[in-house]
Amino acid sequence: MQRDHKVFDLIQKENERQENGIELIASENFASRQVMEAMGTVLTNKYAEGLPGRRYYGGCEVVDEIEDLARERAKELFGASWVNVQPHSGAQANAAVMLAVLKPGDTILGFDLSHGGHLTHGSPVNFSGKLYRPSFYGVEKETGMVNYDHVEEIAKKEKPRLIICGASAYSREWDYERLREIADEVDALLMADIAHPAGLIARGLLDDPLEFCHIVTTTTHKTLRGPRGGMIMMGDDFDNPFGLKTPKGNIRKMSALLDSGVFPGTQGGPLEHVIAAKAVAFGEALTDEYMDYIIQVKKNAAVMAKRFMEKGYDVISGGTDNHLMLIDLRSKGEITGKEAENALIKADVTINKNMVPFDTRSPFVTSGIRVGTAAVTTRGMKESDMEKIVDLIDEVLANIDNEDKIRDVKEFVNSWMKKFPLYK
Ligand code: DSN
Repeated sequence: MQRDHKVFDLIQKENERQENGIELIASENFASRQVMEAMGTVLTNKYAEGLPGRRYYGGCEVVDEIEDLARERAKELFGASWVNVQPHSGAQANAAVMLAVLKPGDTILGFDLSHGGHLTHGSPVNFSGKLYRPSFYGVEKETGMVNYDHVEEIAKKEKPRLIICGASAYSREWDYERLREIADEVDALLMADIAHPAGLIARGLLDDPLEFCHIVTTTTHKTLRGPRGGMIMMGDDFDNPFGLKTPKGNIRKMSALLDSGVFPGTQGGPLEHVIAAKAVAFGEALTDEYMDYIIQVKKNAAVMAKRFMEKGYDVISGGTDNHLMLIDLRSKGEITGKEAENALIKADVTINKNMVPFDTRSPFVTSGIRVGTAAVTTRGMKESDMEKIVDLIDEVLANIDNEDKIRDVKEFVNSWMKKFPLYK
């Protein structure tokens, strides 16, 4: 077969973009070579619908071992009693859970997208808001934090079947115990979506949702630094019947329902090459090296938030407990999130525009930006580098119409990044 230069040249171009720039998108990271190596293997050729030992295809002996290894490592990493490692993404994991435990039209209570929640937590443009009846809680205007008494009030009023906590742009710890009390009060199931802070939770740097939440979903590629993908977990004692029934009226264990929510509910064949890469990433996340890394991610985020505030930026909630922060640019004049994103990309600094709580602008424009430290920390950057990054961002935003200034920042960024090689 002739080499497909067109595609591989583009991949090389993307490689250079990643090497040369400062990556601050809070949901991104740089997977290790062995994680990527596992994905580029013959495992991509194999169909394996079903679960290890119970497949619908022959020839699954090897992929069974691989998927079992991924499941065992995931359980060890998170202290989970049950996992399904097949979801293709965090959104797929959430879809599988909802299909398993809800009926169309059931009420769900999620964290408002514009306050930091996720599309799959009930947004009207997503399946979760179309198939189910969504209701929302958000943060308080004064504190930028979730007020659990307020969540309780809404839960009592809306009577959800499922309460969802976890976020894409919330920098604070969650009170899972309080949320479980609320869920019990209204007879709801509680699900935590830990897609973002999974790595910090796995290594004990944030509270453990598995202790209180019936179901926990995550991605594997953000702070966890694995391949793109998702996973569903449960802690101890939650695998009782819950009164959940099959269409034929049989009581089912929660784990069986969740497995069937993934396959055949929402997915076909699992991506065994990605599951192998998940196993590699879980193995990496269990090492001391990863522990040092994830501690540094958190330290870097705290320093970065502090520096932003010293420079007069409004960091929502006044800081961060995890790897990310949300910045309301309205304290800096008329500059929108979109303008900030576009100006920074010219300097090879990648962030994303983001709605902020009580935003008056549309999701395409926004009044804020979201930044995270998972990717830059993988490159070996430390606290003083975070301060420098904030200074560079400030220089661009303060000179947003000055192309020469922005070009100077880009030149600095490109030569600075040579000191933090990625895959070279
Ligand atoms: N797109 C992811 C993020 O950026 O947070 C969530 O799905």
